[in-house]
Amino acid sequence: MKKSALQAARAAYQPKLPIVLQSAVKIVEGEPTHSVADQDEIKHLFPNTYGLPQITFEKNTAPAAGKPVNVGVILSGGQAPGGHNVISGLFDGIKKIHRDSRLFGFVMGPGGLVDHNYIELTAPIIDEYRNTGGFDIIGSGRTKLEKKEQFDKGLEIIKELGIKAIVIIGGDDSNTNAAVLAEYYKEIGADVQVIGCPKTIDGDLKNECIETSFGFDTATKVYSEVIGNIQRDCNSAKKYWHFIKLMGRSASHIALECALQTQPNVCIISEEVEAKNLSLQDVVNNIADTVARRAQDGNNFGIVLIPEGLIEFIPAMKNLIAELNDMLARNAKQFAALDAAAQREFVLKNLSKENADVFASLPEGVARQLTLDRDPHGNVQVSLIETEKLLSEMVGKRLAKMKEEGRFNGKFSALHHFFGYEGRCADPSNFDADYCYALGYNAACLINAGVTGYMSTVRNLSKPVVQWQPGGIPITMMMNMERRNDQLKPVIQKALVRLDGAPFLKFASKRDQWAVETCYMYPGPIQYFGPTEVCDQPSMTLRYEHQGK
Ligand code: FBP
Repeated sequence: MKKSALQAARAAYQPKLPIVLQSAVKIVEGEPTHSVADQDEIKHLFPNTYGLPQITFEKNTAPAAGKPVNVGVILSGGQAPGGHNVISGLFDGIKKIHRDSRLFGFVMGPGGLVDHNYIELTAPIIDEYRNTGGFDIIGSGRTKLEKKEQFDKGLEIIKELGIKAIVIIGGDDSNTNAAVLAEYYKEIGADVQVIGCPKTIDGDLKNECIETSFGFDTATKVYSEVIGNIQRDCNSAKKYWHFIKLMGRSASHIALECALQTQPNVCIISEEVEAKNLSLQDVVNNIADTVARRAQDGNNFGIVLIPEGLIEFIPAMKNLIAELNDMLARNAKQFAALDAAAQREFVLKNLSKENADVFASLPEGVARQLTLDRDPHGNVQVSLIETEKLLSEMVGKRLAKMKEEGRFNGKFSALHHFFGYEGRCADPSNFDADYCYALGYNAACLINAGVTGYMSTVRNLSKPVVQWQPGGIPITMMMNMERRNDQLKPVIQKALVRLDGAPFLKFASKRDQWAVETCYMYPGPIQYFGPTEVCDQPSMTLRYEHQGK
């Protein structure tokens, strides 16, 4: 395949490895672990993989003599920059164990395992994809692995290919599946290890052991570049308000990181909206007040960042969505058979009075979007809801009223953007290229250590790569019980933006100034070659969270 000049130069990049992984490793086991909540239930559901110790790797003096190992790899869920480097790190890691080791990629996500759809990933294939964005090496999918029949079907091909371990590269839902699969194979004595890798641009798969999920760094840098460009345009023409929705299904980490990088006039943080029990109208009023305040200085332009998941955090909307989820899961067949108008009637009739009133008060298009198909994990597909238009429309109405009352004397003209997909397959930043390669290489070390139900972890990420600390944590440690599709299920707890965390506090201390003054920052495009302070900086979220550590 013909390569662009950057692709060719990037292909030659050798990701940096932590010093510990540069030679053979020895395992250091920590204390037994507990799940973050609902310990009794999780222990009961995972009798074979609960309570395992955390693992850290240290440099070993004697080189390990390994046997060839066959490994299967799956990319699961939404794309995130760096997935190809996890696979190339894994490939190099198992080849280091023994040169006859083999890597099989299951095609188009977890469904590939069930359908026996795979390719062998050989050195020439791997070399084509080193340091590239995307998941196209084997494709990704959102099939939920949860049924015994799926596990048994998967086991057939695992045995046929002599696979010792499966590596699932995914977000919280996919790693929940990895834990369930690990438990099942352990329970039936299948002798197959399952290892997870923390992926998602959303940044909500993190805890004290996982400092960040991969892809967040690159995706937020791409969005921040474009937001910066729009800010410059906005500050040049001085005539538009740009409403920019940013991906991140639940948590607002992406919006917060982009705000720290670009210093917009307004950035909404869903977690704060929920904590302050704000209504949709409160959010709108706050934006309108900023528009009016800037208009007093003659500034009829500005930037509003909106996290994709906002709607689910507005308490009244959250209740509505929760009831809708359960009601639609219970009546899926009947609902699907109706036309759009009848579906609206059906929803209004079957919801509690309180939620039916909220549903009826929404613009019809938005209300309809809330009833559209859930993803296989039962999530509302928030990326389909046009919150940016909903908000700007409501802000426009509010400003018209304020004008009548003599409280707004400016102009308001809005433009809309949604940044999500354009950041998910960018070539990984140096940070993500190195981090992902280390995660994959480290997964090979976990396989060699014989463990199952673990997630590959690399810590100390705000330090230079050589000082990064590889290891693994039991996936059950991150779990709690949550309601999904009308049932209580064990799932990995999502990490939301902490309102007492350093990144949010930094933002909160600056936002009043950013609202009124024009303090835009222009981060520019990701740089792959050049001075380290330009090319190798991790996200501001990571830096603030780990400052001084
Ligand atoms: P993952 O959680 O699987 O990493 O996906 C995250 C995400 O990119 C969200 O930000 C977004 O809401 C969703 O995927 C979009 O899903 P899809 O790719 O199916 O359109």
